Amino acid sequence: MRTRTGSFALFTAAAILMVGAVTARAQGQEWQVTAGAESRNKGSQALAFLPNELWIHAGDSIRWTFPTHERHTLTFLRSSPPPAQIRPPAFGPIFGHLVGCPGTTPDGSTFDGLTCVTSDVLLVDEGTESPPSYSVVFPVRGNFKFVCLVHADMTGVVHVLDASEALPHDQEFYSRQGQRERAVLLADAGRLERIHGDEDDEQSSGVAAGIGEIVTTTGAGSQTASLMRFERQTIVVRVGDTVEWTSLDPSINHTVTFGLEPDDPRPPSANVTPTSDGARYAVISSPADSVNSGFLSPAPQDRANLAQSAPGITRFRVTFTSRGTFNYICAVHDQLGMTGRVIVN
Ligand SMILES: [Cu+2]
Repeated sequence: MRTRTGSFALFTAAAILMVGAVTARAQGQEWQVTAGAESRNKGSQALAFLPNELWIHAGDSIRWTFPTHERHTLTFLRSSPPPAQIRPPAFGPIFGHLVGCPGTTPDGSTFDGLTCVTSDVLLVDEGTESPPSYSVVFPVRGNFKFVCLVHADMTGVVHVLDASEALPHDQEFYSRQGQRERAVLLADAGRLERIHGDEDDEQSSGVAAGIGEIVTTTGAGSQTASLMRFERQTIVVRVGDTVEWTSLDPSINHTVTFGLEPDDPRPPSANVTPTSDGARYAVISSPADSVNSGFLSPAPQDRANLAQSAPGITRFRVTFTSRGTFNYICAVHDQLGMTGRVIVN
């Protein structure tokens, strides 16, 4: 009985200490920002942290909300002191499953500059009312870069200052800035659609498989405006014609996928062959054929002191040898409405 009382007292003391610790942490401010934005039809996507540069105090936390149907992560990799962490590929052997740090860290994780913190892939789920969110606590001073592991040109920086230093902006400033950048990036993506639409040549058999541009709106790195659409959505050709798809996005991967959608859309299907000019090629003879281009991807950006990368594979050509209507999707972005149709007369 005494022992139990004693341990109960200890437990009570520990509980009071813990409450004290929680209270101390709760005194830090929680900042609110968003990761990504989209147009109502989901075709225009801002692949961007909005905003992507913040100044906060040590002990503060930041909560990112993910309001889009495109997937993103919020990730802090270790950059300094050395050794810097090697950026992992977004997905491992199973497509859609994040490699992460490796693995993910829970909502409310603490980033001290040394140990990687990452959310899982987060996106709006049609079945739920509110978008997912993820928060990180910053106990130590420093300047920390953050990234989305899915999108190469979606980065930001947090400046964590000493409590005695003045912060340059308040929450209202960041909310306004995020709204402004959202509007600019989505307008950019919409403009890409119109520019391309104006250039439409009815005689051409070319289709853009996504169009994008990297935009820098702050001093903290890059944001991307991407149009997740095939332009033209419907193309009409004749038997024997070859249609060419070209990805015009500098930052992300798309596919051209006919028939059954493969579990892993990254590699081309076995009936796709490389061409001498670095594109990929297939022949489709029936609307029942299954053909996957594999990822159409830009080459990584060129930087000094990095290994030279091979050219990206950005083009896919298909010759149609029978009449019919051939529907296809981008296996990565069909949930955003990225689908198309070839009508062969
Ligand atoms: Cu796509």
